[in-house]
Amino acid sequence: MGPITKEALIDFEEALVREFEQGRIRAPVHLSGNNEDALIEIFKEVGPSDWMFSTWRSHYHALLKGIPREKIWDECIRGNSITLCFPEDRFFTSAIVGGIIPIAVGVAAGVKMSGGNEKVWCFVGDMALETGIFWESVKYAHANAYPVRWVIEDNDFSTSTPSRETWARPEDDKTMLRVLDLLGVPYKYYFYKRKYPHQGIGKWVAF
Ligand SMILES: Cc1ncc(C[n+]2csc(CCOP(=O)(O)OP(=O)(O)O)c2C)c(N)n1
Ligand SMILES: [Mg+2]
Repeated sequence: MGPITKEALIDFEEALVREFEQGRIRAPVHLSGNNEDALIEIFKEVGPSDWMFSTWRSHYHALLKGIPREKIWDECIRGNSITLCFPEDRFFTSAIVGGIIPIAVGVAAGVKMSGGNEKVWCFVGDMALETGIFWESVKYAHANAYPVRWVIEDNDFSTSTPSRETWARPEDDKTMLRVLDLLGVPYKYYFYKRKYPHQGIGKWVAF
């Protein structure tokens, strides 16, 4: 079986939207629609034994990691979309902004210490990118040559608050990325185009 296709990602999300709309998922869902191409490209570099650390919005990440659709679907229906975790697939998330970052660094330390060659991928939003915990983690991981690959998902929002405005910087400002470049930290970046609001499907749902 080859990697999951763009169409399969969209089918999964659209089916989930229908469930949510019917009031059958009584918990938050965060959706990635519009960003299939960018994520497919990034996941071309992810190996089967690599570790993945993600956020509240991780359905596409889990599908692209190769985790079976039904397994992800069942968790979402149970209301666990926001905190998907599949340790047996080396896939972890946290809904705490920045919470997953030091955990990813710790796992990367373990990989290096045990002489493994897996990579540890860690997703960060543009607001998480601004946090102290991110920069402490980046400095520590980089100085110790831990095999972390940061993936920056930039939508210029933190829920409904414009991130750059919050930090008194101009629109499209790339200062944080320039600092990563200066340090020589490996990362992937894509501009995340919102199809849905931060959470939910953009409609009121009656439970
Ligand atoms: C410690 C903490 N503070 C606030 C929140 C509420 N919250 C959930 S997601 C989010 C947005 C974070 O923005 P960003 O890192 O850019 O992620 P994205 O836009 O990709 O969702 C916030 C503030 C939280 N989950 N955890
Ligand atoms: Mg954001």
